Amino acid sequence: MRILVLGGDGYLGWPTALHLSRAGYEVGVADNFARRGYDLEMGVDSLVPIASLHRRVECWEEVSGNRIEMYIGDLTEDEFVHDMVARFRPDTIVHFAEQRSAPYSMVDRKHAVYTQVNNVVGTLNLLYAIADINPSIHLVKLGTMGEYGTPNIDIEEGYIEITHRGRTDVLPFPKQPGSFYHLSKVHDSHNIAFCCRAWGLRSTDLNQGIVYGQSTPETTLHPDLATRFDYDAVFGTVLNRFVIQAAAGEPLTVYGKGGQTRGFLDIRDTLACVELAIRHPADPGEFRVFNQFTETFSVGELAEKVCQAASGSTIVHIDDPRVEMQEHYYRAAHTKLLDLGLLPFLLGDELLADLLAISRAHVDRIELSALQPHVMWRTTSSDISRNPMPERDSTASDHPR
Ligand code: NAD
Ligand code: USQ
Repeated sequence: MRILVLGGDGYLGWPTALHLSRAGYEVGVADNFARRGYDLEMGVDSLVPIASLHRRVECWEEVSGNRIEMYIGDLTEDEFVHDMVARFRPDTIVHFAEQRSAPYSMVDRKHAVYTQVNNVVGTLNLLYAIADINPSIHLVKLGTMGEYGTPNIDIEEGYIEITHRGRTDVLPFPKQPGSFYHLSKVHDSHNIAFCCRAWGLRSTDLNQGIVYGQSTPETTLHPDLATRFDYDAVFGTVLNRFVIQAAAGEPLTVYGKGGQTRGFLDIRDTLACVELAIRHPADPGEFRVFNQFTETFSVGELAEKVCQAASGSTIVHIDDPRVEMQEHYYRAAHTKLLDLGLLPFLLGDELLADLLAISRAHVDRIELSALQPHVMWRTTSSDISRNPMPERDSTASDHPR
């Protein structure tokens, strides 16, 4: 089977490409290096050094004997997308290639527009290419649990049966996303669902929770195969940030009360879930939704866990830069991937110790000023585009376009 991994230079796309290549699939990766550009723009960097995509691909061939085909280009350019799909002839496309930071999307108008154009237009170009070239391609799309928000009822896997004024239907679960980034994922989901209905395309939307971890069985085979490990307040996700803050001897920054509860999963489970979705494709015309996480934690609980694993750490509650519920009900279904055979890696002492060791090995690369959040959801002046860029924002970059 031929699989094209879009966003194959990213935190999750690169290890997924390696995992699928090792499992015997013919793999291609595509990326426009936008993610590396955001780092330059924000003046931050992955804690673990990462090789160029060219070197990564070369290294993987040296280590495994397997070739990964590379496509360098932007999904918002329709000719690039069309030519790539026509040339690679994938059976499955795994689509990770989006701007994925909620704070980045909330910096100001330009960043909100960039995020939604990049994500929504990229996915639309892809849908047209699939429909034109081979409608039987299975699109495995990375969505997010944040599409649902935090309703005061149980969250279902994509759809809910509703009886209204005596009539019953199964309808998409209501969406209440919490940032322009999360909104872009909702827009994508609607566009993909429409193309499944209208054109008979087949797709699985993986509504993924927050990923933690850095090592996978393939990325540890050589330092040049490492994937990125972000800790800054814009791209670092919460558990990875807490571990790196602990390694730096800095207090763990719980926003507000810390009762914000989310679904989480180990990076190794991302790879397993994507492979399960590939091996059990959606039917033609089907828009299938899986909730892809393995456990739920509140932010406060996670901070406590990290404090226990790294003795001597402290927790600080700082004003929440986001508009979100800080205490709320949260219960979300996540049985469909388990039914397909997922055996999850649950969060335990071993994983935390591994992450702390990685963080301590690179502690001299931590830029302390990058730890503090500076992007605010709510504006206090009439100028809604007012989030100041951090002072270290000095290097040239063309983002956002
Ligand atoms: P990432 O930013 O590390 O990787 C995304 C990659 O896509 C980057 O290499 C970037 O350069 C590329 N890209 C972005 N726009 C592109 C474009 N227009 N054309 C070509 N390439 C483009 O992000 P990640 O953490 O690996 O996340 C991957 C996907 O998974 C995203 O869609 C994200 O929304 C989703 N997701 C991530 C998490 C998480 O915790 N990291 C959780 C849930 C869902
Ligand atoms: N938080 C803190 N302290 C911190 C950082 C974050 O308390 O130092 C809190 C946030 O306020 C939020 C929660 O932790 O309530 C999660 O924040 P996050 O930055 O880890 O995750 P989020 O912004 O939701 O985004 C990440 C990925 C995104 C993905 C999403 C999955 O960046 O691509 O879609 O997780 S989900 O949350 O399920 O929508």
